[in-house]
Amino acid sequence: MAGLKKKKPVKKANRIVKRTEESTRLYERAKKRMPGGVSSPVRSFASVGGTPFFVKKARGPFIVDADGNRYVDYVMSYGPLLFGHAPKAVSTAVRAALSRGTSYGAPCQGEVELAERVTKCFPSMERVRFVSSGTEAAMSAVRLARAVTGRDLVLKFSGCYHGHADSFLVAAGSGVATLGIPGSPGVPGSLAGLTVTARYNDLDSVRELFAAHPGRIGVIAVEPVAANMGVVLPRPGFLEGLREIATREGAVLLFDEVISGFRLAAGGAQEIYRVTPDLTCLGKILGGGLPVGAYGGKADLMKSIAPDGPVYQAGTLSGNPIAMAAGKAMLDSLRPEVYRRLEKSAAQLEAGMKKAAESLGVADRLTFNRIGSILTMFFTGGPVENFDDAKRSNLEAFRRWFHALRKRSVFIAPAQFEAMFVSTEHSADEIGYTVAAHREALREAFELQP
Ligand code: HOZ
Repeated sequence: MAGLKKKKPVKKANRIVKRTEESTRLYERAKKRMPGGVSSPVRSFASVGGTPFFVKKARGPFIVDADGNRYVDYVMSYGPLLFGHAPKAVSTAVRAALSRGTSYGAPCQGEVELAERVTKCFPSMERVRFVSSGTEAAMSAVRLARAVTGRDLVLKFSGCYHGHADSFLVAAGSGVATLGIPGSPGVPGSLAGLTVTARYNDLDSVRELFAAHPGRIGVIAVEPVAANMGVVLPRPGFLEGLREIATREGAVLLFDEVISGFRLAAGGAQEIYRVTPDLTCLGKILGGGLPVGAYGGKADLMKSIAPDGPVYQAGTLSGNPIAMAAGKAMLDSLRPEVYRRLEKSAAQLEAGMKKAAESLGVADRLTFNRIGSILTMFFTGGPVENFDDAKRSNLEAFRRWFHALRKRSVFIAPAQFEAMFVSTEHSADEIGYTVAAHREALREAFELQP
């Protein structure tokens, strides 16, 4: 990974995307064969309009589309790419693993090695089960929590997203929020009725639900740092309060650290906020850019998972040797200086973006929420502390900002309710360029005179 170069920040956003024909052709073909032409809804640009670009290749902080346009990328695959695209350590490990076969249907050393690293980074995870995605991890963790508590109700927070399993598609964030889907058809009412929702950062709303459903809530599921309604930080005392309530009420506290895990610190949000959950879900960085998820917790809880116990969960590609190798290479690269560098770069980006907003006189119409390398700029005056606050964002202004950035070769998620992800590969040059592009994009977002 390259260090931050000590160059003057770039002043001009002059890389304009001109050609889009090839992506448009691919999109037309894709729409004939795939719903919305995509494999995951947010990617379709459904909420911002226009044609998504199709990626040809990516390296470091850049992503190159089918027409050859090169973007500074802040999507970073929605989080996994802490070291940018195609980092050498991960690529080398993947190539070596590939030469030894792609999938075994039998245990391999890589699983043991990755499990040892995960449990070291996350002391609350004495035992870990690998799966293939964050969705699978959350779905399985809830099954376990229901089994060990003998209670059916799941408490989640509106705007938090824990993947697309049935129990979680209630007041969900991410694409569900972006597309304005209140709950998904296909999720039986009887199942959706087993999920109750509280307000993020509002402990009273949690207490009220426990009072309304005495002895019935088996699990409190929460993103300790919410990143799927845009980035929303826990207020001081919120996570501690959840810990207290869960313990008092005999419910399992489940931290979904699919995004925050390894990104905010090697030990995730639970290391930063010093609150210990009963179960944790991981994904994204854990797989170094390959499909991996995991869930785990105290040995006493995890002993209920088959084959040690009766709670069934399995997968042919779970513990896949190539994904395990990628994850191991990733985790072995996590050193304190990585987080210092991420903090420095992301702080530079935030400061530059804020300064641009101030200079244009629109700062009071925006809210910046950032922790470490994840950041959301909401198109609303602050504070943004829960989903209701986030939903006050001016989505039309966001849409214009998104397209104005894209036109200037900066790629952010096509949705207000996602995060910008900074990697160690975003140097002062890329950040300077982004700030300059952002300044111009803000003019377009707020329809200011040049
Ligand atoms: N739910 C994911 C973002 N929070 C979507 C990822 C994708 O579309 O790649």
